[in-house]
Amino acid sequence: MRDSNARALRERAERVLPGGVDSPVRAYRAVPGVPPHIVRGEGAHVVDADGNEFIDFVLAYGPHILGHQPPEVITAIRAQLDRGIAYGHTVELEVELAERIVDAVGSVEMVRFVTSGTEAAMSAVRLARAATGRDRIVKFAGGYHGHADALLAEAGSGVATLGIPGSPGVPSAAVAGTIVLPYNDNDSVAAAFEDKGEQIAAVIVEPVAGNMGCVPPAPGFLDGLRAITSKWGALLVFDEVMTGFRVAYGGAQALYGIRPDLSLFGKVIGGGLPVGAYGGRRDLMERIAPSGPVYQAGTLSGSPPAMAAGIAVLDVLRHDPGLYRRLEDLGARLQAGFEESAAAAGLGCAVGRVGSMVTPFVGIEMARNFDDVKLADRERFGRLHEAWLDAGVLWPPSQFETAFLSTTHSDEDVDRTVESFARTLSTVSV
Ligand code: HOZ
Repeated sequence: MRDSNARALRERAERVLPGGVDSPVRAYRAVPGVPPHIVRGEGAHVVDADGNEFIDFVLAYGPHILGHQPPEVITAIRAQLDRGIAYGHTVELEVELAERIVDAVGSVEMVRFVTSGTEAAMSAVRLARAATGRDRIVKFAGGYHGHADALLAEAGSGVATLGIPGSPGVPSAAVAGTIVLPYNDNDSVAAAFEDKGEQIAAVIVEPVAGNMGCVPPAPGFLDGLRAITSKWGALLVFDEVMTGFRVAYGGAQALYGIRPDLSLFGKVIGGGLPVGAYGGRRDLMERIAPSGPVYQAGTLSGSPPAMAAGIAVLDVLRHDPGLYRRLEDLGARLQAGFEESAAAAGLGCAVGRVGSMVTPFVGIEMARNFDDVKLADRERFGRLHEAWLDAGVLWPPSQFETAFLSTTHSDEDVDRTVESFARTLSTVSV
């Protein structure tokens, strides 16, 4: 891969941005090579400043379900920009996007927009604590809900990529109330509630884990969480920042038929602009200021161009349900390709996938939780990532980030990715 412009950008960036990035995963610390200096994206492909073209499975870490630059979204953003960027007043677009979310997601009766998934999670935890009068939170190891203090315990995503347990600067008191349990293990959840159930405000969970790589929920896991939280009067919070409008129009809760109390959104609902949202039962949401006393605010919350982008994305998805079929077919093709290639190379490979979220974990047979996926062959993943870059495939630079497909990926894109995977497995030994 040509990379002289990428190296030059990294050198410049490292002088003025910590690690040369604004979000740690972008620094490629867990894989060899230099992050490409991307200058343009269209559909499923991006181009870098060195003239390399890549099939993009990063997709900005999830928002671009319709690929880069979908015409409907670009037109909607431009139309809003012609009228202004932000006014500090509620605009009709906020109401329209909230109405679409309420219509699509059965458990959500009201929505509050924020500017990131981190903010959505932090705010939902505050609301859950206020509503229950309890302080403790249950989360799962390898689950990532942004970087708010209480949730940075045994987190996935960049925290897992860098191999650190949490972060200096998080007061021990902030995580003292956080109970971390293994994903997909209802027994440990039941035991935690038996022990401290009357102190637990909420269980927060990615209904499909994406921040330890993609790990689907085991049959019964989400139902079990619903039953246990209801029994103990705790809230069930679904972090659908990745899965919302991605694994199904109504999110993972529609796919699995579960009704959480609160849900978090981001990524797809902003079309690539910075948006987060939390929503849920009216009686809970009406506790938020100014309806109620639970304070949460944001100068640029409900950003008009971001609302316009989100509405445009949701409208494309809503009017063509065949798009979800297409995403499922592409994901299944990729999964089958990975499984067959690994078998041909005589290697174990658990492939975690739900629809268009997918991760191959080479070297392990089962990926049920963070302990399992930490055993995947990360050295080999690094070699694979490097080979993919050389072959024109841009994959998330960490074993602990799910890859994403868009409606613009082609069968050929998938097949080229699988071919390169197969070639690397059969030729690279580590
Ligand atoms: N998995 C992360 C967000 N859910 C990736 C984005 C980032 O940390 O930059």
